[in-house]
Amino acid sequence: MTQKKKYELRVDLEDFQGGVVHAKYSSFSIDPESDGYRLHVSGYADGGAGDALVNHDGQKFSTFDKDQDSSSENCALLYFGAFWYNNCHHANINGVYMWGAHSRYGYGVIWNQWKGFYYSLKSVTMKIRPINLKAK
Ligand SMILES: [Ca+2]
Repeated sequence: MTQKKKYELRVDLEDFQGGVVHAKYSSFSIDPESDGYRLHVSGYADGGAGDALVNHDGQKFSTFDKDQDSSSENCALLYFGAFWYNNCHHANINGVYMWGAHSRYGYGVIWNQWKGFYYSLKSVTMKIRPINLKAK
């Protein structure tokens, strides 16, 4: 779906203390299954969140039973998630839902550049839209 057009990405994040931030990327695409759903994301613009996805740009999508990450370990299994793991992550937004601060490194719904590796966010949403549609 993201092959035919150029898309931009907005990620909205919320913590359990009422904090709300976002990150925007002016370019977002995902390669076809034959290339492991590789992520291409660039053109970061700060909305308070910090750039966690720079660490994931160019990575294939990994799940626990399909390890395509850049680690000798299985990141999806290690962190109970599914993502464009590198070695392993700075964002783990499909991680286990926890409730804020915790003590297991990298677990939970993580956006490291905002809340670190020991804080599971309340919500994360990723929205994409075609770049050529100039809404708002
Ligand atoms: Ca691996």
